[in-house]
Amino acid sequence: MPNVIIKPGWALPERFVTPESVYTSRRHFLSALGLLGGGLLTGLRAGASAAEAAAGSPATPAKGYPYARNAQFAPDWRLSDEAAATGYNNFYEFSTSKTRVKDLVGKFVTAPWPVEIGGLVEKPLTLSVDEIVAAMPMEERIYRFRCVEAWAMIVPWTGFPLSKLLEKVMPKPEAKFVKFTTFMRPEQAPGFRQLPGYPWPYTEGLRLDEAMNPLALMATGIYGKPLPKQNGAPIRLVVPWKYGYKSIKSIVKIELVEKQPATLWETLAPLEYPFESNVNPKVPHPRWSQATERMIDSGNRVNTQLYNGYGDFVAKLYNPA
Ligand SMILES: Nc1nc2c(c(=O)[nH]1)N[C@H]1C(S)=C(S)[C@@H](COP(=O)(O)O)O[C@H]1N2
Ligand SMILES: [Mo]
Repeated sequence: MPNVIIKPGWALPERFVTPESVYTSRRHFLSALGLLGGGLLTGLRAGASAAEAAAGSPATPAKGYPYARNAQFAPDWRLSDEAAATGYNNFYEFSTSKTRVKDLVGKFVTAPWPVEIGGLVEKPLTLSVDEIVAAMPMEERIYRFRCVEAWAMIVPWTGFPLSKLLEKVMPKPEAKFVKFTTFMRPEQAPGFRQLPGYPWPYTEGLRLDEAMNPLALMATGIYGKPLPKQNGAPIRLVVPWKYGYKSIKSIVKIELVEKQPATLWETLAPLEYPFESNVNPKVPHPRWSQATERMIDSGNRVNTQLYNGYGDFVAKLYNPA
């Protein structure tokens, strides 16, 4: 990673920032209506409290947390509300209802959690998440996050560059892509049986050069604590310049492969969720515009940015000089 601090061309103009007092009171109002972050009324259930959201968190003590924030990724942005970010989730293994996921993760066992790293590598490894955390340069980074459904958030992730883990296994020259696989345990997650036609397990992929980009982060935490189960405990990917579905959760396997891997979403709907999936306000989803996005907590609409604002880091991957 360069030592210079790259100019934050990705910083949001001040006018998009909601004053703290305004969003806090609005949040309490929305929460009381069960509308927090979702805009969806879930029956007569009250909205999620922070305590409910925390119930999905791992019980193990948060050893080492919080990790130091990396100054290169510490812009002066207002963070999205934590209860919104941990209570409004896409995690189809549990539910297609974003506000219900956090209430359905109780049976999901996230420790111990071995991760297999293999395929076209010199040194295949199986490491527990604890071993990974102990071996990797853990840090906190504030990233913008943009779902293909046109909602967005700004959150502090704890993790390490994916490149550091890949360097450990030494990819062979034939390796051109990285394939990621999520757990598959229908007895612990009700969504598998509700979507029997889906090509489970959830898989995703990156080109190897994308995976080696310093922005590609493996996350084990959010808001200075280990990931709550609903956010992809105990380890997930975060690719901030691509739509959120690329940021695969609860990873059990990482494979270096020669050919572009099939992914769950591309298999289901290739025209809607293509492999590359870079955030681009000028390329509409076949069924909706991608020009703007809704911040999950305030409800504010902001302009979507090319590469989600991270062009300084990644444009070179797509427009070779
Ligand atoms: N295994 C798995 N990973 C997943 C998903 C999923 O359903 N299953 N949803 C994706 C989508 S569409 C988004 S927007 C993000 C949401 O992450 P969050 O709930 O932490 O905000 O997770 C991504 N990773
Ligand atoms: Mo998403």
